[in-house]
Amino acid sequence: MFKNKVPALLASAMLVATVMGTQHPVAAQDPIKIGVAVAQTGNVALLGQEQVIGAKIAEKFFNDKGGVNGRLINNENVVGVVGPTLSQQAFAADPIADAAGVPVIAPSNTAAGIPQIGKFIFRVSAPVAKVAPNAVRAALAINPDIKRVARAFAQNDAFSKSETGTFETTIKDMGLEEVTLQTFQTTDTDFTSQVSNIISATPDLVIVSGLAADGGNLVKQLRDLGYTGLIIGGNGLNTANIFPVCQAACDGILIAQAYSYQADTDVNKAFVDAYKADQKKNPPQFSAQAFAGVQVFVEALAALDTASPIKDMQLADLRAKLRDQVLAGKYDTPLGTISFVETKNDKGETTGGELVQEQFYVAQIKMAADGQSGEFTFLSNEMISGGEMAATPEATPAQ
Ligand code: 1QQ
Repeated sequence: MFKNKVPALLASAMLVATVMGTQHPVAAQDPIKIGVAVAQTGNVALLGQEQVIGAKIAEKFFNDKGGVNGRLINNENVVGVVGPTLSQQAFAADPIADAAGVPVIAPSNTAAGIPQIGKFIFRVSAPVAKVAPNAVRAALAINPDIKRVARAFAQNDAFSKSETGTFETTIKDMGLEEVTLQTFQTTDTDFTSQVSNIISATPDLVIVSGLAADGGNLVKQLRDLGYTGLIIGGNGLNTANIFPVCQAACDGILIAQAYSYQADTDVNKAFVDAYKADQKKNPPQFSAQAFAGVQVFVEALAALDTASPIKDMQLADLRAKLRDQVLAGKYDTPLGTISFVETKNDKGETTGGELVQEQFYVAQIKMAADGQSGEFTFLSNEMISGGEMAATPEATPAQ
């Protein structure tokens, strides 16, 4: 799948390329082609790297098990795309794929409104509204005295805007007081003014919605200037690649999770074993979600092929059938058993599939004393008041 690594900014070009060649049959001897378009360059690669690892493990794992009914998968002339990395990229690239009738499975697009982009758009990345509130509950379980909350977000990023909106609602719903709201850009490196404003507002909790480099720097500067309270990082900080950025100051950051390597299922144990054999550590959420994205395509293709052989189908026809099959299926993945519900956009038109997922978690970063290495330690579900960790499966409302 990965002969061509697709840089973040080329994600839309990659999706455009998939328009080509829809008129020839999917020949029997060809491998089945699934595209993976995730960020490989710049700061967004801090997030994309773990996705490549997860998708590569999926490629080997499912090819070792016989691929799609004996046919291997790779990435040219794709039947579907797993990508892109950011919601910001998805809002630009997905309409092109959708117009071309190419199914897309988002491995890490968590902003509100992603499946509503179009009929061919799905995600295995649970939306911020389902995931982020768990971190606030965890913070309150650790420190029930929290009253005053500071919020900061990257204004130029669609995910960060969406996630901070969820945090705003959560703060209100929990009766907490927002004492300051700070904004920044994902390209910023100096957060002196935001950090000074936060510290003078005397919060007990700071919630940061940004990406890895900016978010990590903001956290570091907060600690350097003397903030000692709890910090929640959003999904953009959800990677060990922030450790070199915030170093010892990463210690204690709470981050809600849509995956736990500890999940006790056969498929997760098989994934963890494969990941550990390759990477010598436990898999993170972004790798697990990329694996799940490939898995959904593989299993949907296998189901289609079993019902009526796909080898003679025109590519355009196969893509349309694949879209319906992805929606119809139920998948036993490392994220748990997942499925999709069809959404509608605000014009009432049928759009893509929102994820239905049951189990969510919260992890806290523990850094070694030297500030160089660290790990995500999972909090027990009892830490979260009201047993809210296992959210009821329900679709995000159409919008
Ligand atoms: C999004 C995200 C990213 C921070 C994941 C890499 O959740 O852009 O929606």
